[in-house]
Amino acid sequence: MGNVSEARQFTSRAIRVRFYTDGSITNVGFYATYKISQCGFEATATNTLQTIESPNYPRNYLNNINCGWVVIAPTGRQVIVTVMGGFLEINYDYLRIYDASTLLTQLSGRLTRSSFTSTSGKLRMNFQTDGSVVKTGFRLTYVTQSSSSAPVPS
Ligand SMILES: [Ca+2]
Repeated sequence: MGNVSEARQFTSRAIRVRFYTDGSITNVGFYATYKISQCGFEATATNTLQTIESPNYPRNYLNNINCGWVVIAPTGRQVIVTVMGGFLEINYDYLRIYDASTLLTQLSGRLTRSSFTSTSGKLRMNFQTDGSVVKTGFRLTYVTQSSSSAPVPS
């Protein structure tokens, strides 16, 4: 193949990597990383309340998962996300909520009802678990509101 200097990315339900060599001349080889994304989506928020739950909720989530959600608000609107509750392994499994790239909150352990506002119009959420101990996960809702209106009461 020659020189593979540029990073290339492949997405599939199953990926097999095979490395063949012949009988002469060796070189440095290659380096690759992979990420498993078992959940998440990108959606446009509306005036209708939508729900996001961790995989299997309210049954236990899985080890080693990394889920990402992106919720976009129409122009002039912002996204309100309300964590309804849940339970994550404290200090090892996290739900992180971002306003664009700014971290709004990092949740772990027992989750109590709380609301967060994405004023940028781009709400991002990431749910990451480590390799042991699973809990029930979380449930949250999101909805848009006009950028000028008061936050919804929690
Ligand atoms: Ca865990």
